[in-house]
Amino acid sequence: MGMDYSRAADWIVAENTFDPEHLGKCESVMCQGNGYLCLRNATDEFNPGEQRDLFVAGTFNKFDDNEVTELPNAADISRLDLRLDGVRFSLLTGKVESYDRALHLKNGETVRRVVWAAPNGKRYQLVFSRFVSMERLHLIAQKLSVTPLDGAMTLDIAGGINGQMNNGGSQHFSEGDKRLFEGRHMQYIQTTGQSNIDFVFNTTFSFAMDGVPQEEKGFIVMDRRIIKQEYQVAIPAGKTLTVQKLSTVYTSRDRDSEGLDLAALQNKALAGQEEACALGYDALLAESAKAWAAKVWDNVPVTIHAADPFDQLAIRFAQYHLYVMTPAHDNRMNVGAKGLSGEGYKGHTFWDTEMFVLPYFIYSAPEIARSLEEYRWLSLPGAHKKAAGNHYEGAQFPWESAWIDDGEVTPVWGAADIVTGLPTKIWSGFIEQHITADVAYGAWEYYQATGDQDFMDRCGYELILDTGKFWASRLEEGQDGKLHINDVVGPDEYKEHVDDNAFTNYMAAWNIRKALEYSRMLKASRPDLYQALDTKLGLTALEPQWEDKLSRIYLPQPREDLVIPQDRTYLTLKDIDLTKYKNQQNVGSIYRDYNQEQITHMQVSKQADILIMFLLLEDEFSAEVKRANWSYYEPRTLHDSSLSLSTHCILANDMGNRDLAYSLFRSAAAIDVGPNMKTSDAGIHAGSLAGIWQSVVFGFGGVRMLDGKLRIDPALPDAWTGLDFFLHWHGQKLHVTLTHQAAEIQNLTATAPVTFTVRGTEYHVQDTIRVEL
Ligand code: IFM
Repeated sequence: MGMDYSRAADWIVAENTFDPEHLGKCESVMCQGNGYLCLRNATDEFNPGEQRDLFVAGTFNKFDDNEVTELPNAADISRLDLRLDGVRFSLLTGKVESYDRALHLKNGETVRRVVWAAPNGKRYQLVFSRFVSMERLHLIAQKLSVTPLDGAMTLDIAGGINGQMNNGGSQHFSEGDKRLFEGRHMQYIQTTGQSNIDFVFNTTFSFAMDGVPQEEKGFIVMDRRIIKQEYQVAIPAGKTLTVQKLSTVYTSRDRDSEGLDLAALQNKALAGQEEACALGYDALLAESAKAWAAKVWDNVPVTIHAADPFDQLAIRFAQYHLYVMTPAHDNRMNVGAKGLSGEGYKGHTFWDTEMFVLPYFIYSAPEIARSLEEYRWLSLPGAHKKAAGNHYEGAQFPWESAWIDDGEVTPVWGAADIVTGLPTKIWSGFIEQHITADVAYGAWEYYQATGDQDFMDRCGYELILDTGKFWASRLEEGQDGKLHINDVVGPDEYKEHVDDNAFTNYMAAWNIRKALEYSRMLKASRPDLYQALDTKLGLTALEPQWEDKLSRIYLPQPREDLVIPQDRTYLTLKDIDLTKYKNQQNVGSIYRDYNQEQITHMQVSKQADILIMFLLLEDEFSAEVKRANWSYYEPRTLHDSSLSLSTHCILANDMGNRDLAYSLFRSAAAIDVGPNMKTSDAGIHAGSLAGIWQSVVFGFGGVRMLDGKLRIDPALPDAWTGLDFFLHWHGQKLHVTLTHQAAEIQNLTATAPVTFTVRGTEYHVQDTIRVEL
């Protein structure tokens, strides 16, 4: 009951019971999109407790001064109200004789098959299909087949465009024109209140009986924020009526609609709608499936050879969502922590991009990675604003970001504090500052793996230098003559207002070191570029500062037992028995017993902190130090952030503990797609899904970029007999095929040799190399 993995080998994740108590799970995990828009998979018919969301990437709006900007929940086009022989279709009444909803990862279609007996006993078969086109970014297609199982029937169907949607009560839109074109295309306009973005929706019904197109006359209804059509159709016994509802969404934020006035945008949208209607559901699905294949499944598939098909399903599921959530079409947009799948985190972008999502695209689709980093470069004005507002220099990136010039958008107040009864203050927007170094690291990682000099010249050097400038101004002189970073939140968000968080300090030092290195290199070999950046950032004055500060920044060192203090006080805090929380069913259970203030004063961590530093700065720490810190911190880590498990999985593999790594992989892989029905209500976990790919490729595949060099040190789990995947490296596409015995690396581009190491030996591949392990 619940999630069904029996068709995993056929690329299908399914649910086999209608579960009205857990609607959020499949709404999120079966959401459909293409990076431009995303539709949550709320059922066509209304259910109490549903969360029906449609988001268009980048269309942020701030409802009022008391709220932060968020992705507005646009008008709904998915709901269908059905009456079967006059009885309202609802799975909460009558009897559900059979039920199955399947997400087909290969083509992005969901198909829900229901046999329903109405309360009066009459039975019907309904098949609801739906997809968002990967080929046409604006298109959403629905299809419904209705077959009466006990004689002829009458179907009443009503649907259209509903602008009464909101985000937790905040209505982001004013209502514009409503119109019916040619008696069939319904059009609805809405405009965001503060950001003034026009949305143009079109939707059109069409009908066929046993495949033969049928003209049906609808009755048009226009109500407050609603346009819909109502149809009544007689279905003879033994016949099947198929209803198609094709919809499109365009907005004035679309790059290719810049400069168009509303009337022109409406015309453009209507033309797009007519073109889609001329093709129809099946042809549109076929072209979308082709686009999925070209982009992902034939291009960068990851294949896991294992007896249990769940692992293969999990990595495909992760790849599916990575393309659903990523606005690859527009470098003014980035990936939300919940993708585009729910209202959680308001569509905002976090460090999750650089630490988790970006590496996937660096190695799988470098042009998308570049777009994500260009977003950071385009966001520099907001980062300057934030730094200046805090009396720092340079670029201080927002902890949460939205539109490129918004700057910091982290909400200030969060969940209830169980002790004070007040909302808990969210300090991340003020003092979770490591994000600035994480952004610089992302730009550097992209450059190291791609060699994209054009990006570096336009954006990358500036990002690294400007963030280096921030850190130099952020360091605080201590009485010990060292430079400290006081009063921060590190990656472990269970510790607030800490001094010298190791991750933050090491990453800040890394950032300054890179800035100094690049500044010197540019001065020596790229005088024109240096000149331009010097004028912008003041490099001449910064260089001696960076040099001095780098020599004095305080970097917490391993103690005698090799444990590095996570921050100045962590190791002195009281230990409590964490068994209950380590065995919890649902994350965050510690907040049922303690408030944030109390948790801050215990040796308990939310997520990987020092351990993620070991992945980023791998060469700076010995294997013994890594092991000692794992042994100290992991037992104190509750993995209450979905980002935690994949980091632990990769490190466990690095430490040679393959069984532990595999069990952590299974837990990480299950976060969204797994059987727990409560994991994903507010949306899927973008970083964690990318973390599944990292666990496979960086973990078991042993792939790493170490100071610009490619390393492939595989160690497959016993449960797998083989693994193969693709990697882009400096313009060459590699096909990596791994077994327990050997690694075969084929250079598919073959226009230049690629150098890499396996188990410490260097190889160069321009065609194919096989390395015995
Ligand atoms: O960025 C993360 C953070 O590390 C933990 N809390 C959730 C955020 C968004 O995923």
